[in-house]
Amino acid sequence: EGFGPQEYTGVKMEALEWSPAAKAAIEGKVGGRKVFLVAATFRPETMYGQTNCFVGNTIKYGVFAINDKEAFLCTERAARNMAFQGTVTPRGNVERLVEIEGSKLIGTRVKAPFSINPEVFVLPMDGVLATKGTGVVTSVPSDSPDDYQTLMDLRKKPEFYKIEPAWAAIDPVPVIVTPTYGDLAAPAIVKALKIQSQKDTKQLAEAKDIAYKEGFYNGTMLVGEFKGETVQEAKGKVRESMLKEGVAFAYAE
Ligand code: A2H
Repeated sequence: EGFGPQEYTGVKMEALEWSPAAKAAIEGKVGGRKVFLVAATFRPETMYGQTNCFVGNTIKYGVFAINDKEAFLCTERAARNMAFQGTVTPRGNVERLVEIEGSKLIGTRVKAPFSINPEVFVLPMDGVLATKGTGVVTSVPSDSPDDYQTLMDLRKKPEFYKIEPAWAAIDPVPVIVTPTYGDLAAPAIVKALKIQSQKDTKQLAEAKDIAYKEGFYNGTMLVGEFKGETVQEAKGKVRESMLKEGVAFAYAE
């Protein structure tokens, strides 16, 4: 990883139907604001392939006032950063409306902007770090080995992970084609490296590196407004398009 601030795209995933535990904790406490789970991504061009959203079961999240109309669900650390990046009105304001543990969010239905599957569910991922991004990760199993392997783990053992199989039912969607790995790079690389579970963190780090380089340098868009363009060309354009539509914002840390 480089030096200096990382420039993420903050993707706004509007909460459409809370899980019962989240509903009990949040309803009536947000002053009528729309609540968005905000996911931090480095790969905005893959957002067409979102199939679910990940949080960490044991991570502490908050619902923070962004202005009079909107509130963001993320870690307090991220809300603090956003407050000084022009995202929050008034600037510098960190107003936590609700505190909630990740496990309570599982099963919440959210909007996935730009995705071919416009509504997805919140699921648990072991590897979500509280110290990075917003603590919310949008899942693109076609192009992220971590996302793909976690989705497979959840499908294998839904009772163990305390999820309904229906929440993990959306299959990976082809978004980018590359010469070496076809139109579903992450599943192909996970298979090639014989990765068995999300606990294979060393091999997953290698898979992530391969998938990122292959997609960035050799990938072509299969869907969306920039279909047929290279990933290098499309990456910034998809991001701009999301910012313009108000479904994403710039987030740095
Ligand atoms: B990426 P960095 Cl398709 N904990 O978005 C763990 N992972 C996190 C996180 C956290 N708190 N916050 C963000 N991330 C993930 C898409 C994607 C991502 C694809 C392929 C690779 C990829 C869809 N998930 O990341 O360098 C987010 O997942 C691999 C680099 O570790 C974010 O971008 O800070 C990425 O990690 C940030 O990576």
